[in-house]
Amino acid sequence: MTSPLQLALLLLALGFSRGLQHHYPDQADQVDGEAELELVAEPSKFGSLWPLPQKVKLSAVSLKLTGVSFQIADAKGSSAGSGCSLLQDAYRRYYEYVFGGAKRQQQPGKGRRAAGPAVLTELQVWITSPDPECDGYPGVASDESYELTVDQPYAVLKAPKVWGALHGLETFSQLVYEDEYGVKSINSTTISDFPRFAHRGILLDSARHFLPIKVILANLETMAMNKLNVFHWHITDDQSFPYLSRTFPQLSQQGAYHPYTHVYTPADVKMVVEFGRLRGIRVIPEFDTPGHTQSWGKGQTDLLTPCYSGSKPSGSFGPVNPILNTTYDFMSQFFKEISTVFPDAYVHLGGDEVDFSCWKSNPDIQTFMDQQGFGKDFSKLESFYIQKLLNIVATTQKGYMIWQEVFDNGVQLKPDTLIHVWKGNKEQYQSEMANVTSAGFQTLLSTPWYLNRISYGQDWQGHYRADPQDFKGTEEQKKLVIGGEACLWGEYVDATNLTPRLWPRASAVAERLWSAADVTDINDAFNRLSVHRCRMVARGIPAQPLFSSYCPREYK
Ligand code: CP6
Repeated sequence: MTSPLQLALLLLALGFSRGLQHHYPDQADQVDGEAELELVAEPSKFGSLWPLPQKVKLSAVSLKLTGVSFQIADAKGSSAGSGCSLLQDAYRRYYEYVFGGAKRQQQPGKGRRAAGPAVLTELQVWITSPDPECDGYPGVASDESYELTVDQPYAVLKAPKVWGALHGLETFSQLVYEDEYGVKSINSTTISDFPRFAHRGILLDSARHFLPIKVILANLETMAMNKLNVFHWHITDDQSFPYLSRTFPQLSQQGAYHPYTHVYTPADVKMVVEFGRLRGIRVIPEFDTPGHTQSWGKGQTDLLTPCYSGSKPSGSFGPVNPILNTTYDFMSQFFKEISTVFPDAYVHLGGDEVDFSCWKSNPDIQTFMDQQGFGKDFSKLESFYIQKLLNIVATTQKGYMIWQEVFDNGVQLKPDTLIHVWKGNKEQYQSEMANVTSAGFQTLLSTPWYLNRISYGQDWQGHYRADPQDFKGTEEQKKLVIGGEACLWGEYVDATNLTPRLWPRASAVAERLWSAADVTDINDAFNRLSVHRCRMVARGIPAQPLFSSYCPREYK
């Protein structure tokens, strides 16, 4: 029973949303120096599709769906059948998202009326290429395209590979809407879709705070709802080393916050990788060196550089010691293990923010610098280390990603290296993107998408407006931009606040990286994203609100 008070509040809310379409605050909040416009959501002609597909043809013809009569099934001609557990799993998941969330039962009368002529009974999933890649891993070159036709008597989802089918299932679920009685409908629709960029990532940092596996998995699930496809796992840093290495178990025994409860075991890592694979998400681990490695030193003696105070060791340590052979023996063994634990073709090797003061203080390092003819240029020593590390990792048959400093320092890089741009203001990152691509390297952008930064107001709009191809360069250069990543650095984030801080702000980045470059209407984005955010909430994800509003199904 709805109490009069609840009813009054509901009516108030409805009246508010109808009466006040646009609300201009007296004092505009500043986001990146721009005055922002705050809005109340209105229906978009694109419903709640997020990210917006490349081509959408909508019609006014509506079809009903009921949980008993509707099914998702393999199409007759599909190259993937009941043996493709990735797809069978996905069918179950999306059936559940379409029908299971509704706690309210359909009214019997309504249900019977739904059995009239305009009913959608089936979504047929048709994998069209001879190899569906059902048991494979997604990669940077994976075909993620799909075509979806919703029409009577059934809908057809066509995709060359399972990766496109996964995205198409998400899109299908986003087309389904519900009336006030809980009756589900979908409009006859034709969609043809593919991503603008191949690499659409989220960085999570499990070193500043340990992130329980269940939080990581919930965010992989949410990434799939947003068609994001790379989990960049910044797994270690100065503060902790939670990765349990089979080869060097002392690294987490000594370097984790807790040796049993705050570690990722090989089974945990397997679970994350498989959970991601089933959703078309790659898992790229980052083992950041030579800086950001304080925690590595606890379990691996002589790995870090001893800092000196005058002529004596001070007892503190700096970056990885680049002048010892033992360092490179260790790295060889370590990355050999990593190359087998993480199936993705890439590893992220970090290389950011190396502090030279400890290297400067150490007399052995100074001698080595002289021998090598590096003079006083410590970036040459940094490059010396990275160069050797890259050669080691290249022998494991992996490609590598590195933060921009490695490029800035002039390290020789294999032509397939990905340069990850993260620094500077807009002008600076645009010129960095121009420099990296004019040197012929592929690049990824993160600078405008540091979601660990928070401010009052609708900061998603700034994230939404940033475009990774917005810099001075040729068409050839623009093609070298393979995407971007939203970063959620972990200094102020753990399991208690990670999910709402990430979503729906990362959804803004997801649309920028998936949808066509001219999808820039901020009002339409607001209207669709508001409903998309409520959908995430209805699916059990505590995504924070965009602005004053309510959801039909609030978070419980
Ligand atoms: N940790 C590591 C960090 C950051 C980086 N690397 C970082 C720098 C600036 C901001 C946020 C995070 N915390 N290892 C830079 C890539 Cl604003």
